[in-house]
Amino acid sequence: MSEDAHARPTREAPEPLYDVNIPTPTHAERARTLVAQISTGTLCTLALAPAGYPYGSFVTVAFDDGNPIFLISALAEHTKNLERDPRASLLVAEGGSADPLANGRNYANNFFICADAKLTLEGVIERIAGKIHVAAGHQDEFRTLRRKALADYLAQFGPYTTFMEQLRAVMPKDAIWARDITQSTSTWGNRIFPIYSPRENVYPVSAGIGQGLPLAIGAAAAAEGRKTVLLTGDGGFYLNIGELWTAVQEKLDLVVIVMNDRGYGVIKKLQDQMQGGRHFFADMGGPDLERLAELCDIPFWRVRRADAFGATVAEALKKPGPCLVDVDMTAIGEYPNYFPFNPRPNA
Ligand SMILES: Cc1ncc(C[n+]2csc(CCOP(=O)(O)OP(=O)(O)O)c2C)c(N)n1
Repeated sequence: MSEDAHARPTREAPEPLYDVNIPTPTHAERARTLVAQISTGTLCTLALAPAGYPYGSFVTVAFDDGNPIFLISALAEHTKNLERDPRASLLVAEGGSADPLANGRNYANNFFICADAKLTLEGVIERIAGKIHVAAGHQDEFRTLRRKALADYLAQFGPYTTFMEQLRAVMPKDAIWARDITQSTSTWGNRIFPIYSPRENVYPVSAGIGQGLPLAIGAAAAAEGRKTVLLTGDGGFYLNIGELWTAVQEKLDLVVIVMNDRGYGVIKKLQDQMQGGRHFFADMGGPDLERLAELCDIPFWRVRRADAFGATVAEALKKPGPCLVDVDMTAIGEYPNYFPFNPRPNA
């Protein structure tokens, strides 16, 4: 038997917790993958005071062929600990984005699983390989169902039902699709708008409004000849309106579509639901966007009819440099209620 305290007794190996017949990455491969993905860890040193106590601190770390490299300050407590006693360990743990609190946050779920999607899919693929016999017609049935689900979903959006289709039909396939937080992005822009590669998809990961224009400007500056299209609400747009001049100054190929309902639309929906329809601080005058475009000396269009949306954006896309498309939602109609502002049919 090995003298090494960490070595396992050779005869009494515990039963593995996984199916050994299914090829899976080795523990070493998993460990290498983990450290390649992660840039922070907990450095565990031995404290100066109280002497010898465990001391864990958060550090940034990089790995060079498996060797951890830290940049640590002479002022830091862990550096003082290491100077006295270099024994240390490093804990690198997978953060994971799976969040059990996501259950029911946006939709009422009948069935919720909180797991690492990549790991789950890898496991499913391994287990079903060669075992599944797809019934004839299944794929067609699935496609039909998918089309129906999409059509049913979009039908909720009243006059805006065809907006996604109209836009996709005129936007070049390689155009960059940037969004702010607005009702159109929470419903279709972030969820189901077809995009063809991850590198054309730019949106705020938080719920903070106003980031759309700066993000779109950054994307357009790096777009190398491709068009950038920004979808924003008027409320979010006004927060960083001054940045429009950056787009003008840099001559960026950027079409800004403002879904202009002269207010904080989603806030009004929340007030309807939670404050019995009492609206406050959610209606905005806002500048006339045509005059704003004049001031910036950029082309401007106003969309007053839902069916004119695509053709108008197509015109805007023909122009070089930044331009503004104002979707007048007061003329087209209010954005309809959608879940969670209305009950779902099967809820
Ligand atoms: C920086 C910031 N301020 C306030 C909010 C709260 N908030 C969320 S959505 C919203 C209204 C957005 O209005 P608009 O951009 O016009 O889009 P709409 O809801 O009308 O589609 C506000 C004020 C926020 N998310 N972020």
